Amino acid sequence: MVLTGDQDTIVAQATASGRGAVAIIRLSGARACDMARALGVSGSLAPRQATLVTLRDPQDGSLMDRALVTWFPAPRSYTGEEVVEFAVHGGRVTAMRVLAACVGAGARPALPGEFTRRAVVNGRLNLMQAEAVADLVDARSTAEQQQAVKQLDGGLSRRVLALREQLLHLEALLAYDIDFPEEDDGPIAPARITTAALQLRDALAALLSTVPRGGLVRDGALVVLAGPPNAGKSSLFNALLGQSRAIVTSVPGTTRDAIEALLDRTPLPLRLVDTAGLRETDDPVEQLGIEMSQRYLRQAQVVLACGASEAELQHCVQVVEGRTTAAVLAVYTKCDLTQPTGEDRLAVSAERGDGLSALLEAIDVAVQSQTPMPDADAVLVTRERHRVALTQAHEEVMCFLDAWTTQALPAPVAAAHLLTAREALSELIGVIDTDDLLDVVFRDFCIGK
Ligand SMILES: Nc1nc2c(ncn2[C@@H]2O[C@H](COP(=O)(O)OP(=O)(O)OP(=O)(O)O)[C@@H](O)[C@H]2O)c(=O)[nH]1
Ligand SMILES: [Mg+2]
Repeated sequence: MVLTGDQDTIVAQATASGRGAVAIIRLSGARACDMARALGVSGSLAPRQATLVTLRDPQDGSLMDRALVTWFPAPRSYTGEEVVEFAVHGGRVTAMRVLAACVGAGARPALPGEFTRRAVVNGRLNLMQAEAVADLVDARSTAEQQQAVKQLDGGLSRRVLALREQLLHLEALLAYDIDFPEEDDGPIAPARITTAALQLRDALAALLSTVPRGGLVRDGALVVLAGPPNAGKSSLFNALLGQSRAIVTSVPGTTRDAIEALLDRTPLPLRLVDTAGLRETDDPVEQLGIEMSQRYLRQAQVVLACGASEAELQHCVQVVEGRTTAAVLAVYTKCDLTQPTGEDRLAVSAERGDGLSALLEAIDVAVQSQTPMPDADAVLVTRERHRVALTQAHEEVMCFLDAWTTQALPAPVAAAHLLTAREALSELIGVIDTDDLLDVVFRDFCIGK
C-alpha cells in the first residue's frame, strides 16, 4: 500500500508538551540521519545507543541544546524505518526549536498516529497491537492499562491468528471434500469437518464471552449511590474519590443531576455515580433527577443503598431492591453521629473517613460476584471493532454449520460462509489493510505516536 506522503521523513514531539525534565523529538524516514546531521550531529552514531551531542540551528548556527541522540537503524525500529530520537531539555521552547529545525531541514510534521501506522504498514505491529498502543496511552485505570499491555504483547492477536489458521484448515478440508465428492471412502470424513467447525464456533464464542468483562474494564463497573435526600450520598461519593466533586449542603435535594467519576480499583475500575435523593416531589427539575437516578439503578452492577438511621436505611434498601437487579449493599452513613443496630450494615462516616476501606472492599467483592472472571490472566475483548468482527465470524461459522449438517446448501455455497468469516478475522488483525480501515483505526491517535 502506498500512501501519498509515505516516503516523507516525518517528525513530531513524542512526549507531552509543557514543563518537564525531558522532551523527545522523533524523526522517522529514509532521511532521518541526514536531518540529524543538518542539526549538528557529527561523527558516527552507534545503533540504539544514546550519545551526547550539541544541536545547532541550521539557519544561523546558534546553539539550541546539549541533548542525547539515539539512532534506531531500519528495520529494527518502532516504525521499521530509519528513526532518530532527540532527548532534549523539556519545556516548550527547546522542543519547539528542535522541531522547527527538523522541519526546516525537510521533515514533514507527522499526522496523529502516523508513526504507529508506519509500524503496521511495515509489519512491526499488527492492527490490534496498534490499537493496544492507543489504549495504553489513553488508559484511565490500572485494569485498562493491564489489558492494553497484554494486547500489545500480542495476547489477543495471537488468539485471532490461531482462529484464522483454524478457519483456513477447515476451508482446506472442505475444498478436498468438494474436489472429491464421489469418493465413498474419501480421506475426509464429514464428521471431521463438523467437529472442526464446532471447535471453531466454540473458540469464537469463548472469546466473545469476554466482551461484558472487557466493557467493565474499559468503562468501569457501575456503582450507584442511592438513598433519600440528605442521607450523605454526595459526601460519601467525595470521600470515596478523595476529592470534592459533588456539591454538599445541609439542604435536602441538593444533588439534582447524576455525577459520575472513575475510581481506579483492581481487578475492575469503578464508575461511581452520585444521584438525586429518591423522594416524592412536585419540583419538576428534582423529579427529572429522580427519574435519572432510577435509570441508573436499572443499569447498575452494585447499588449503595444509603441511610443515616435504621428506619431510613431499611426503607431505602426495600425501595432500591424493588428497582434493580444489582447487588445491593446497605450503607449506614454518618456513623460518627449514631451507630447501626441492624445486621449486614456497612457503617461509614464521610466526615471522619471511617469504614471507607471496608466499603470499597465490599464493593470489589460485589462487583466480582456480578461478573465472575473465568481466568485471572484472560485476554479480553475490549473494543467494539473487535466485537463486531468476532460476532460476524461466529455467525458465519454457525451458518456454515447449519448448512453443512442439514445439507441445505451445496458444499461450495456453504464454504462461502467460511470465507466471509476468515475475511472478518483478516480485517480484524489487519492482514487486509485497506486505507479506509487504517484511517478509522488511526484517527483517534495522538501526534507523536
Ligand atoms: N456528621 C456527619 N455529617 C455528614 C456526613 N456525611 C454528610 N453529612 C452532612 O449531611 C448533609 C447532607 O449531605 P450530602 O452529602 O449533601 O447528602 P446527599 O445525600 O447527597 O443529599 P441530596 O443531594 O440532597 O440528596 C450535609 O450537611 C453534610 O455535611 C457524615 O459522615 N457525618
Ligand atoms: Mg447529594
